[in-house]
This record gives sequence, C-alpha cells and structure tokens, in this order.
Amino acid sequence: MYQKLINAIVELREEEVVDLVQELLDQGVKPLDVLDNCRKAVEIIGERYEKGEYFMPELMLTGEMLNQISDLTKSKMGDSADEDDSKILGKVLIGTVQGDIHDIGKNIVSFMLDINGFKVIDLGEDVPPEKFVEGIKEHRPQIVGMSALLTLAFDKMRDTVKAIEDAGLRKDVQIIIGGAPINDQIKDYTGADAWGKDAVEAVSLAKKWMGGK
Ligand code: B1M
Repeated sequence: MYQKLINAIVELREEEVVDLVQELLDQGVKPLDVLDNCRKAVEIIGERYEKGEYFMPELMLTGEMLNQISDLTKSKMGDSADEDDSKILGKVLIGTVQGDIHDIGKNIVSFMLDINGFKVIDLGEDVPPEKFVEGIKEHRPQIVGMSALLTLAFDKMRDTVKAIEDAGLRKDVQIIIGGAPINDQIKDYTGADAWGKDAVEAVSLAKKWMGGK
C-alpha cells in the first residue's frame, strides 16, 4: 500500500493520493508513517526536477498534495496545546527564512510542536532576520526555529542568528534549524545550537531543552 502511495504521489495522481492516505489512516496506520512515505516520494520528485523531467507546475502540484496530506494527518493527531501559558512546555518562534518560500516542512514541525504541548508562534515564510528579532522581543520564546530548503538560504539563517546576537538576545534563546539540505556543517556555519532531521527530532530536542517536562 505504501508503494502504491509513493507511486501515486510521484505520478502526481492527486485524487488517488488523497483516497489512499484516507484509506491508510482509516486502517489505523500511524500518521507519521504516512508522512515518512510521502518524504520518500518527494525525494523522487526532487530528483526528477533536477534531471529536467519535472518542472515548476509539478513542484506546485506536489506542494498542493503535501498540504492536503498534512491536513488529513493532522485531523488524526490530536488537539493543539492549551492556550493557558502556565500549562505549556515552552514557546517556539518559527519561520522559513528570508528568500525561501518552502513552508510545508516548517508547517509540519509547527504542528507537531503544537500537539506536543508547545505554544508556537509561526512567522510564516520568507521571514527577514529583523522579523525574527521583533518576534523574540514581543513573544519571549525560549526556542527559535528556522526552516530552509534552498541552499541559498543558509546565509540568511546565519544572518538571522547574527541579528539575534546583535540585538543582545542570543543568550535568551536556543536555536534549532531544519530542512532537507541541513546537516551538522550547516548548523555550525549558521551558528545555530542544533538541527533536526524531521519533526519528531525537533520535538524531542525542544522537550530536552525545556528540561524534559
Ligand atoms: Co522547490 N525546490 N523551489 N518548490 N521544492 C526544492 C527544495 C529543490 C530541492 C528541488 C530540486 O531541485 N531537487 C530545489 C532546491 C535546490 C537547492 O536550493 N539546492 C527547489 C527549487 C530550486 C525551487 C525554486 C527556486 C524553483 C524555481 O523557482 N525555479 C522555487 C523557490 C522559490 C523560493 O523559495 N524563493 C521553488 C518553489 C517550490 C514550490 C512553491 C513550487 C513548492 C513549495 C510549496 C510550499 O512549500 N508551500 C516546492 C516544492 C514542493 C519542492 C520539493 C519538491 C518538496 C519540498 C517539500 O515540501 N518537502 C523540493 C524537493 C525536495 O525537497 N527534494 C523542492 C516535504 C517536506 C515535508 O520536507 O521541507 O524537508 P522538508 O521538511 C522536513 C524536514 O526537513 C524537517 O522536518 C520536515 C518534516 O519531516 N524540517 C525541520 C523542516 N524544517 C524544519 C525545521 C526544524 C526542524 C526540522 O526546526 C526548526
């Protein structure tokens, strides 16, 4: 069934994808397993784009399908964190950095943090460094999350960390970055404290930082 789903995503058969995801969820399959298989499909789509077999319209349709899948899985994954600040594990300010509009992964991470008890302030995508700084001043989060899928955006991640430092706020926040191309070297290059390979890792790191509450 998973292979069928992967094929349907790669072949961009939108209606079939939605039906298959719904079917898997109805059968009691874990939403995270569904998302993991979608990631495998997206890797293949990315490769086809690189080889010139797929173009922007295909990427856009992929984005649309992923958003639908993420909505379907969300409905199976529980409620969001309590609005009462005293009951939340911590606050996370998150955004996709300036110059990058890829927000599907960031939305999944936000959602997972939310259902795990964090209050998430999501600044959206294409967020300039000064907006992160303003957001920290306004919301006083313990954690700042940055997402990026474009290699060009690594410099913006670094600029954002620098802007937070220049504003004298670096000691107040832990910074986590993520996105498909992120690794240890990029983490060191940007000056972030850690990076997460997926939403599950982002949540466990955030929990660890908040003292494992
Ligand atoms: Co774009 N795109 N795209 N795209 N796109 C990629 C990223 C690309 C790798 C495709 C390719 O060439 N193989 C390539 C980047 C190449 C590079 O920089 N080296 C690319 C390109 C080039 C572009 C454009 C420049 C194309 C153009 O205009 N010519 C353009 C960029 C515009 C811009 O940003 N300024 C563009 C546009 C688009 C669409 C708008 C059409 C669409 C995005 C829609 C949207 O996001 N709303 C799109 C899509 C869909 C993709 C691919 C196919 C899929 C990305 C995705 O959503 N993955 C992508 C190919 C690929 O990734 N192989 C591609 C699924 C998502 C769940 O995974 O985001 O990795 P991901 O998130 C994961 C983890 O990484 C992690 O957890 C998530 C869940 O597990 N994670 C974090 C993410 N953020 C985290 C933060 C954390 C922790 C973990 O802590 C804070």
